[in-house]
Amino acid sequence: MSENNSKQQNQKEKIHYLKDYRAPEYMVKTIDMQVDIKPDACTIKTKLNIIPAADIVAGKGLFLHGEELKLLGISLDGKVLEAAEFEQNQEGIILHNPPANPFELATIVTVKPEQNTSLMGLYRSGGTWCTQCEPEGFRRLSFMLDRPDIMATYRVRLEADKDLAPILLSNGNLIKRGEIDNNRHFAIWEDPHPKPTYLFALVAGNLEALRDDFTTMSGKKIALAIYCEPGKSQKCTYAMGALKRSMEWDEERFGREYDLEQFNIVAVSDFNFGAMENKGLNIFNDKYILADPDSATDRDYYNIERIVAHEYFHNWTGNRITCRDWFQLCLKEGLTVYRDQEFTSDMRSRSVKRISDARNLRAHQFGEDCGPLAHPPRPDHYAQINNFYTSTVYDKGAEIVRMLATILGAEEFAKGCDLYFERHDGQATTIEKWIKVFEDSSGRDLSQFAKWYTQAGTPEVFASGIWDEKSKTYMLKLKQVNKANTGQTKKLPSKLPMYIPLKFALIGPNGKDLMFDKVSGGEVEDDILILRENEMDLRFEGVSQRPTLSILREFSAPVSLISGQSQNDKVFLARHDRDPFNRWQAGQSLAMDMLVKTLSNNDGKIDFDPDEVKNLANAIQSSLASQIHDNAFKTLVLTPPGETAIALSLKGKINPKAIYLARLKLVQLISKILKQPLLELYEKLAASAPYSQSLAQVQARSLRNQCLVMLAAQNDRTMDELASKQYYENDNMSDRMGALAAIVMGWNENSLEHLNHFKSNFGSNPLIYDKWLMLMAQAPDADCLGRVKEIYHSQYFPKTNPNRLRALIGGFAVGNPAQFTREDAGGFEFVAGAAREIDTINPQVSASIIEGFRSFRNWETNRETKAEEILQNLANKKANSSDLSDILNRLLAR
Ligand code: B3K
Ligand code: ZN
Repeated sequence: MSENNSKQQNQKEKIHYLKDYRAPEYMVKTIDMQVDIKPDACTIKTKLNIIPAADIVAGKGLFLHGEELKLLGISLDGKVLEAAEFEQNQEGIILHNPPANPFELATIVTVKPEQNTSLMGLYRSGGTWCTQCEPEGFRRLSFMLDRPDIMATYRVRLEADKDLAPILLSNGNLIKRGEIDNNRHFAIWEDPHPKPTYLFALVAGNLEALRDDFTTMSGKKIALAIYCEPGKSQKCTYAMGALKRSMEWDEERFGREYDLEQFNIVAVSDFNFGAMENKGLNIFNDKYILADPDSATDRDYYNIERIVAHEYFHNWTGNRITCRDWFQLCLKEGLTVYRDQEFTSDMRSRSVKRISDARNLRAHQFGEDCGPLAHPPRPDHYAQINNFYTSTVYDKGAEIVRMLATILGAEEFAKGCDLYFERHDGQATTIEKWIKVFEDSSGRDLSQFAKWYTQAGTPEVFASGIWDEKSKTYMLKLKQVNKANTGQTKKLPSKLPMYIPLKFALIGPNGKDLMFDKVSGGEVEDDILILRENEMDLRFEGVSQRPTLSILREFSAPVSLISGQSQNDKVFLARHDRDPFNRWQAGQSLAMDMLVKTLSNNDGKIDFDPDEVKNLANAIQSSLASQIHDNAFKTLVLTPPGETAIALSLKGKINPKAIYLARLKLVQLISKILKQPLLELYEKLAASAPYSQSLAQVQARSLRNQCLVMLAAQNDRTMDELASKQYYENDNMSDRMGALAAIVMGWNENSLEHLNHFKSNFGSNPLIYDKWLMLMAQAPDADCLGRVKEIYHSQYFPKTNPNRLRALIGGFAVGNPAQFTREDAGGFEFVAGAAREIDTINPQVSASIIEGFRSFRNWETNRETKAEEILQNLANKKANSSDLSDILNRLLAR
């Protein structure tokens, strides 16, 4: 972007700064809503009980948010307001002379859910009316102070046609329901817990329910229901089980009990993201509720369990204790992700969960953190808050909580959490207050640690050690580098050192952790070493044998580790490290070193040293053959680093196509060496019992399918037949998708036939159709783009549904970097064109599509120039939404 353009664009944007936060001048104590639901329009009558602050300055005016609302009436303490007493604009309404004492403001508005394709506020999905208010959707329902630090109790009366909407739901407890004239009925819901507007929800529709109950630790019986489209309630069984497990786990682990008489979940098919934690009425993207063996993969089941838990856990971390303002988003999101990660670890395999989360963080958050969209987990400014529901806020936010737990230890951490719940229950609070409870409960100074929330970027940690045989000492040199980056109000030329907990061990030649007498030069507590300066030299005494360093065990901090260890040390760690994370990591870094080496050759050839490949294959094989690892761990060992992780490990500009080819070649070479053992394992893991979701079966299927992916990469006929045999002869979606993933990996002239078969036989289920879209988008051949375009432009492709769009366009832009970044720029043109078109339908989806370009500055010059030109053209267009403009401005800023 030229500087002029960039300035023009930025001038249009209103930037919100954390430093400008002011406590509200008016509170709203109670809200009474009457929602009259009709197909053409809904009428909403709202009464707000408004309390001015004691020190309110008279005559300043009161602003209430309100967007796309047709105002039918407004009165104050029962008196209709004259036109001169208020003013309405596109963003809301200003009352010129509000009273200085408490008063009641009543408004009547109409909204048109039918025409609402943004899926914010009140909209219709299928036939169902539903709402999404986080972060700023309530203002599309009613005039209100739409900010999270205003917490009110709600009474909501819903009225609708009995046939169109036999089910009427809102937050809290059902107080009354009844029938009225003209085939209409009503329901009254009261939520006794004060909550911010963003947690408000209503649902009205023709829905079927799966019902159950849960008895809490104090003996209260809670009615549970999961609502979905008629005929699908049996597909909610797994989600219901997950909900009950979550409720029990939160009582046992965090002492948190549910606090209403009922808990409802509704699954809808048009939803902007995964799910929403509205108080007592969670609304879900149906993809994360509906499951049966025929339509859901094991990964779908895993996601359902984790997301049901996440939304439920928000009841305490998010709802009862909420955020003071949107800058504090990671207060609720980071903590709740940490809680759902812990839940999954307890339900499944802790080490596998840790590795998967680290992989996920590196693939998404690390890229975000070193590109133009970087921001601290607690940002200090934003133009459009919708664009801050990011991996940094969620996943890095969770890592910060995890580091806190590591530093304090389980007991101290639990004490701090208890104090947090006790001190802040019912409040809208901040990161500072969160840190303070741990300082108070543990007596530690956490001021340096707190920088994790305010400083963007991934610290690089360098570690290198030397053992001196004569003096039996081991000298360990540690260094952290925090590079300057964008995304903060002031670009910091050099950033401050972070407080980094590094779990570690020195491993002896027999594979056991070595003991040492004494350590000096830094802070070491048990197996945790704290790096808090830019550099640190540690001296370990009494180290009797040459140690191999195992550092960043359990991925104890979200940093990028550069250890400079030899290949032999890595092979040793891959075989012997007691810490599963580092054992897996050692194999990955062997592979990564080889990939980086070949991709850094300037000759453009992809060559691997045969001995190094053999070493790697042997290390993998020894893990596969081991008795101590579970099959899910082995799956991770057998999965080479992903293309994004490889891109991040390369210095200088990257060529995504070369990365794809190098990775493929390495997979082929390993799979050739391990062909026999992989085939044997594949056979051995074949199901011997009827399909179930038992952990053992899930893990066996994952490893078997990864064996198939590796084998199919060889592109030979027998392997191709193996994959198609599995595709046509199985009884569940996991194995079907496993086979198709292998077919796509080993792409050949038959692949399309199998994919077409999949679409014709299963694609009438929209959630399975999405799987087909994703596979089509990830095909590695040059015709992929042409096919993706054809699907997108077909008159049958539903451009209003976020799941379809994410599967096809997200699947292409994020899941297929080599084809997306084609040299002819066709991929860029297609994705930018789609973002432009979708922007008129659903700005949030459009913004997320364009985020596919987030690494464009790292692409080799030709690709970067073309991408920049296309993004610039898009940015120059008039009438882009604020969501899309915000991402474009940040991407293009220099
Ligand atoms: N809190 C919601 C996300 C809302 C996203 C708004 N753009 C789901 C969650 O994190 O649980
Ligand atoms: Zn959340």
